[in-house]
Amino acid sequence: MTILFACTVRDARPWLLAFQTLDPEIPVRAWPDGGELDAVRFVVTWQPPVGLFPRLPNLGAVSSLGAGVEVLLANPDIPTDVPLLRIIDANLTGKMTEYVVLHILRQHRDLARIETQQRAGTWLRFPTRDTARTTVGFLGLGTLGRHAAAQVQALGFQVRGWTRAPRHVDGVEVFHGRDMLPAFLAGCDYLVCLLPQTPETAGIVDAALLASLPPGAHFINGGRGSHVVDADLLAALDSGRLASATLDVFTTEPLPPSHRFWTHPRVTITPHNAADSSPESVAPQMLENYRRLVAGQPLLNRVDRARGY
Ligand code: NDP
Ligand code: OXD
Repeated sequence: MTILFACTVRDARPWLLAFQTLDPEIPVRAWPDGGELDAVRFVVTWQPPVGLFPRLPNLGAVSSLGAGVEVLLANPDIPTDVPLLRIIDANLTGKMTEYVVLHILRQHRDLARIETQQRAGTWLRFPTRDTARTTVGFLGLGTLGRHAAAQVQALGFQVRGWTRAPRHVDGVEVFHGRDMLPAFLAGCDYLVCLLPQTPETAGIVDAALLASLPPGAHFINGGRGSHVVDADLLAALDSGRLASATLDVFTTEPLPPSHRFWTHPRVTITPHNAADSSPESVAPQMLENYRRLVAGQPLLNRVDRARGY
């Protein structure tokens, strides 16, 4: 029985090293050198090679390299009775919180203006904003949203969140469901998207949603590019109604060179590295799941296929 690392868009070497360092007894191979495919029980992947899964008769589980699993859920070649596993990792979660805090504070404290003034040698005092009178809203209060919300709240911001089901989260005003979305949005000076990609969340950041935000609001997307209707976001930025957009994820990645986001003065682009998975940090939970699979024990971080995340 082996683990197969099978990913078309990541270098296998650091992953193999992490697995072998943790447990040299567990056999791990990297696609395309998969060896005897009958032996593969556990696949680790992000973008799997086309045609791989039908060649794995003894597949027992598929683990995503990251937290989002929409690509694997949409893969018709993965039998529906094969468990899909995702990453829940304190290191990754911390990175997303850093990203959110960094980009909120950058706007909140006018960093671009400070840098422009310094380059011009200008000493011009300007008023700063009151944190306690600024509200950050999170679309999604899951593993990532809850952690970021707690840290943002600790800085003194008002915090609210929007979820699918009713939730209690300490210190966070929680709204849920489509009916409560406009009321949630109306109070957000910052809107942070940390939703999974599902049929319900695709295209959620559209003209209607953006029009429900207060004028001058800021948008940060760490979820998925498919959450955003790009033309609607650009229109809101062009009109100045939305003050800024900080985007880590895009419908097409890498973001095509001709896309208007690249040159828009109100847009900040990061290359889908807000919270990347570190092999050293996430390999232990993958090995733990492999051991559990072999021992017939319940697997960790299973994706709910019916829910879509
Ligand atoms: P979780 O599954 O833990 O949380 C998802 C949250 O979204 C939950 O609060 C859930 O609501 C909410 N949600 C889902 N569907 C809906 C809906 N239809 N309406 C309202 N709320 C909804 O996910 P994580 O926090 O771990 O990750 C979120 C996403 O972040 C990932 O799926 C991935 O796309 C993205 N990501 C991006 C990274 C990057 O580097 N840019 C890195 C890692 C993840 P409820 O609480 O009711 O279930
Ligand atoms: C993830 C990601 O889902 O990197 O982990 O986007």
